[in-house]
This record gives sequence, C-alpha cells and structure tokens, in this order.
Amino acid sequence: MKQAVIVGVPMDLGAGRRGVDMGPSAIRYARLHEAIRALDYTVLDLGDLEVPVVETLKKNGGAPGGLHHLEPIRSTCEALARELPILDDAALPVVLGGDHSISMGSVRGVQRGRTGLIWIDAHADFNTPETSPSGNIHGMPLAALLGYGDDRLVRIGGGAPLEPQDVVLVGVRSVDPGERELLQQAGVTVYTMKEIDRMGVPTVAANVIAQLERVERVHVSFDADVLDPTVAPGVGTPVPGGLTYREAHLLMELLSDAGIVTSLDLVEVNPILDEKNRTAEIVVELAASLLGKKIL
Ligand code: 6HN
Ligand code: MN
Ligand code: MN
Ligand code: MN
Repeated sequence: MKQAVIVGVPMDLGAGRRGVDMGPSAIRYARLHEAIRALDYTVLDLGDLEVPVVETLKKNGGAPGGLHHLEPIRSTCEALARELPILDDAALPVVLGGDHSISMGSVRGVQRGRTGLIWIDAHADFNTPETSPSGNIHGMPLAALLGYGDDRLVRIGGGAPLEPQDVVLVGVRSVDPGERELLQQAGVTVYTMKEIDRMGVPTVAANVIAQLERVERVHVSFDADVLDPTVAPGVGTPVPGGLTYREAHLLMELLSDAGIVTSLDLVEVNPILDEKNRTAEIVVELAASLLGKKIL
C-alpha cells in the first residue's frame, strides 16, 4: 500500500492578510484523510509545525522594508525542509498551507536529484525584494527556488537552485511589472490562462508531462487561487478568470494518469473569506483526483 504523509504549516506571515494560517485545519476538516484513504493509501499525519503568531512579531519581523517577516518565514521553511527528507522515499508528502512561502521549505525538503516543479497558481510568485510591490514573501517563493532574490530565502534547505527547464507554471493571470521581466529572463515555462483558453487543459497537461519526462521527482505546488473565484472564494488574493471546476479536475486527472507526481502542496486556502469551507472541500477533491481518484 502507498503512504501519504501530511504536514500542516499554519503560516500567514508571507501573506498580506490574515486567515491562511487556518488552512491546515480547514483542509483536514474537509476530510482530506478520508479522501486519501479511499484511494488505497495509508495516511500518516505528522501534525502542524509551530509557527509564530503575527501579533507577537514586530511589523516586518525586524527585516528591512520589502521582506515582511523574513526571519520567522525563513526558520519555519528550514524546519519544514528538514522534516521532509526523513520520510520514507516511497511516501508521498502532502504539505498543507499556509501561505505560499511555505513551498520554499517543502520543495527544498523533497528535492533530490533532478527535481521537476509544477506551480499551479493565478500568480507567478516570481518577485524579488526589488520587484515586489507588496513586500509580501508569498509573492517570492518560486523566484527563490530558482536562485533569485534574497540570499536568506534562496539558501533555505541548502539545495541547489532548480533548473528552469524543469519548472512549469500553470494558470497564471496576475504578474507584476518587474516580476514579468525576471520571469521571462529566467526561462521557466509558463502556461498562462491565455494558453489554457487557446490550447485547452489536455494539450497543456501533455506538454507539461513531456517536458518533465527526464526528472527524478515531480512536486506539485497547488495554490487555491488558480481556481476561478466563483469556484473557490476562500483565498486571500483572488484574481478573476481562473480555472473552472472541471478544468482543474482534468489537469489533476491527467497528471495522475501520467503517474509522475511524488509530492504535493495545498496552499493559500483562507477559511475566513470562504463560504462554508467550500474552497477547502474543492482543494481536497482536487488532491484526490491528483492521487488517483477515478470517475469510473
Ligand atoms: N500568492 N504578486 C503579488 C505580490 O504581492 O507579490 C501577489 C502574490 C500572491 C502570492 O498568492 O501565493
Ligand atoms: Mn506583514
Ligand atoms: Mn502562490
Ligand atoms: Mn496565488
């Protein structure tokens, strides 16, 4: 039997508004364990990492402007990166956010050999302190994983920067001006909503799978705001024009059929802004599709 290992990271320090720290509870309450067990996995839940509460910290966590709460985010991500490699290689880590800055810890934690990354998000998360309009670190993790931005973020987990040819962004429709320039220079593959509208999810998924053919592991980082806000209202930074319910499921189903995914983040669920936990419920359904749930 396969094993899924769940770790919660109740962190909202990287986001501009409160609430995503409750994401791990909301996702568990939406029956994540049951959904994964139904797919013939055993489930081991390691509980939540300890994360400082924002009200106990100085504004900016003492960091200069442009990097809100750098130190507690860095140390939380370090702790996550340290926790994940102790897992059995056959186990599938499922990391529950929390804001998207936690992925600097999860990706570094699972990174071994040539590691592919599928970043499914309305945003590119490719800012550096220089390009960020907000100073919020959840807009920076993908850049940091490729070696751009503040050294203290780039060096989390001690891993080498990911190779741009092994990184794919899907669902993007909100990019800041300086972020756009860096993203284009960096050479990662980007499927914006325009490509999804034009080619459809099946072609996009096939291209992603073909591109990652030669990597040893594939991590999926799923930001709930990739979904259209009418489908998933419980996110802190909604952007209109996102994936429909079926587009998102189809993407997960096709990735599942390819059998390439070895670890997963579920991030940016904000229960305060949600309607009766439906965003967490949809995220759980999508995780199930990714882990092999079949209609027939
Ligand atoms: N997320 N690009 C904006 C910023 O502040 O850098 C929004 C980032 C959102 C990040 O949703 O993970
Ligand atoms: Mn702040
Ligand atoms: Mn994100
Ligand atoms: Mn996002």
